[in-house]
Amino acid sequence: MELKHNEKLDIEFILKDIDKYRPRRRGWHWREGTGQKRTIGKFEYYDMSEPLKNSQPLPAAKYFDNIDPQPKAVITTEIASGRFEDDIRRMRMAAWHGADHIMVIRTAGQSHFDGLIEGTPQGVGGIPVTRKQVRAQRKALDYIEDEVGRPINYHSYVSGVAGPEIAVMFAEEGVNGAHQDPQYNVLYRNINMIRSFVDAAEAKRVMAWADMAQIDGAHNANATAREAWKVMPELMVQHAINSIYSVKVGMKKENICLSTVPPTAPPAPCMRLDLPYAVALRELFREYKMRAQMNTKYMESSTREATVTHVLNLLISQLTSADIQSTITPDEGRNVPWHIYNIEAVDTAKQAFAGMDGLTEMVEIKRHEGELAEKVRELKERAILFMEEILEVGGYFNAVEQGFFVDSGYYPERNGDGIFRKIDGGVGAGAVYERDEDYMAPVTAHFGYNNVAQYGEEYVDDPAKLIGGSTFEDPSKIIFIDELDENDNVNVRLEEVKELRKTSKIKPEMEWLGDGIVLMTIFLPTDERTAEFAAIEVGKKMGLEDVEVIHKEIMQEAEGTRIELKGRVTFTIDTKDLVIPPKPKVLSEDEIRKDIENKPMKIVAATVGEDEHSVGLREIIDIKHGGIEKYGIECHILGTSVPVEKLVDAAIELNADAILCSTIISHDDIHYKNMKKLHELCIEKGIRDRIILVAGGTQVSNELAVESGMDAGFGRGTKGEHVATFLVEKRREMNYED
Ligand code: Z98
Repeated sequence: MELKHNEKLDIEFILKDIDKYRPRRRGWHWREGTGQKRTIGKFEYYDMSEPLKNSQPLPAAKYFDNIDPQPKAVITTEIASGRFEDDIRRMRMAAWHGADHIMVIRTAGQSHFDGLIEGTPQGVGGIPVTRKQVRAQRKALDYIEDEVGRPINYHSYVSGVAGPEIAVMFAEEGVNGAHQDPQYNVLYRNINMIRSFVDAAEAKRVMAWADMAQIDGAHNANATAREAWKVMPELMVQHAINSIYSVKVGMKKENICLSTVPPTAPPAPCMRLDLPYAVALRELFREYKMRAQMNTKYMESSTREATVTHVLNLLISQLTSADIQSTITPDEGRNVPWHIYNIEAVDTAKQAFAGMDGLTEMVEIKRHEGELAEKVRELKERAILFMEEILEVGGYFNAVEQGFFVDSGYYPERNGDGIFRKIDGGVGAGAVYERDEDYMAPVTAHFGYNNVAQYGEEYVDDPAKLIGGSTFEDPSKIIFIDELDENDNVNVRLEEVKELRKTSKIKPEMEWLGDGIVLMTIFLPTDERTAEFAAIEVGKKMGLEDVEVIHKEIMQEAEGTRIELKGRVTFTIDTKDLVIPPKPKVLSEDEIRKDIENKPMKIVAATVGEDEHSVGLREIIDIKHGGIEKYGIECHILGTSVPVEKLVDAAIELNADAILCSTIISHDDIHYKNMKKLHELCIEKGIRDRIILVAGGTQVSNELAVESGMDAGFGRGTKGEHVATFLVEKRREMNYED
């Protein structure tokens, strides 16, 4: 089956026979066609990758033949709605905008589950990661990647108490990347450190077998620290520990991605702090990949502010490097991320990279002199000293017991407020046992002592051969569990929104089909606190439910406040009852220009009768507003309140192709009366068959204008391009000779 670009992805189709679905591949995929110059549309690009087969270009692409250049870095989007079936639709939207790394956040608390969970329960802040949800999402992505023409990496988390079990399930289900870092368990989830490191060896071995990309957890120190820029030396130490541990377990260096975040954000002078850090990190870890994420520590509820931080972060990626550019939705600071903000963040990355294409051909960072050189050296020294001190105190576990990590001091300064964990404490403590002498596990990608040589040398590297292959070699051995909870599952949820899936009814939506959520921006001329409560009343009076202020920003303490309000509507709209006028046709700028070049066009224009409102007319004509002048049409504006007779005389004198008459005033239907008069006068003067008559104004409807003798009428929302298109097409249709 192929997805059709103008048809919705059918979740029921994805779920059909899901127990039998096998993913089509394993392993991570980097973008193709990088490292070469390429021509896209009218431009030459230096840093882009293969374009997509189907995609949604940036809004301004319409001025550039709708090109959609794709940067060289893999672009990540993180999805966290809690319903996997709605996430799938979001994945498709994100893929069309250029995301090829879909990171699915899992539900709160799953890292403390000591085992796999099954079925499709709904999650909080992410989905419960289960085989069925993973399989359904991977299946959907298999179709989506065919549609956009680029492999898409599917990713989730292999940290937590059930790390190895999840790693095995991911390997079986064709998951392409995962976070795995035992230090994350220890520091942020208080999972026992011995258990975490033992589990990590097993999980990493499985990930290596499946050729998954690994992302580490160092950036969490940055997000947790009181002053994020102070943990820069520690971040490098954390990267080093996880990276070398992964290499020792058997992971390829090119699959090990350091999770790096520019440590700070404006109004801090972030470039002076973040750039040296980025350079030092990339130099110390040259052989590894960089997964650059944007700063989340200093993210507030202003999407504008978050976007500026994101763009500055992208500048760092461009000046240094990023193999994967992760985007966080710019509404992290206020919502569970919404569809539209996933898309916005992907577009921000795509736009910024396209805009900065080839920048390093012209701009160079001063690596070997001045402040940058000094700071890079200093950061590396601090990191190495940190590592040496860990060795001095007897290793990582002792260092954690002594609270070395996430201390608010700038190393070697230490404030004693780091995270302390006990070697025998935490979730899962005491759950690690030495393997017995006769221990043996006939499974693939197993770490450590496995005692299989007794059965023959051929089993040493392939113990699963003893049982005719494990689930990795023989997926038919995978036991698929469908649903365990008869109320909390996808079938029940789909049934609840059946009307919205199967009929012509629709409802506004931000994260789940039919959630009814709308967002409103309001300015209230009062102080912040009053504005907040007044806005809630506004929302209620508008009929919204669950009204909540999600952003407020002072414009001036007394003069007013900007409020962003979310609420829920309860009604649906039936699209089959809508009266939708045909879409105005627009020719391309080039086509209009060519036409006018081949055969020059002249128009006369004025506001007619007693009408002094010329703003609309100017919008349609002036080059500055994108009016018809820009196509080379010769425009003669006769002024305001011009008698119809004068317009017709001028048209005759100038041998004009068209008359544009603008009218705002509409009392007593004066605007239509003037149109009729214009039409009749043109007949009287014998020019009606060779002149185009166009009327425009906020109260003008095309139907009534035509009834009143015009060739067309243009109402509210008309742009120069609409009028120019009409003029060109009408002239072609009339096909008269001068
Ligand atoms: C990110 N925006 O990295 P829980 N393991 C590691 C992690 O970094 C994370 C988890 C597990 C960030 C998301 N990172 C934060 C190394 C989370 C998640 O315990 O299920 O929340 O594990 O993309």
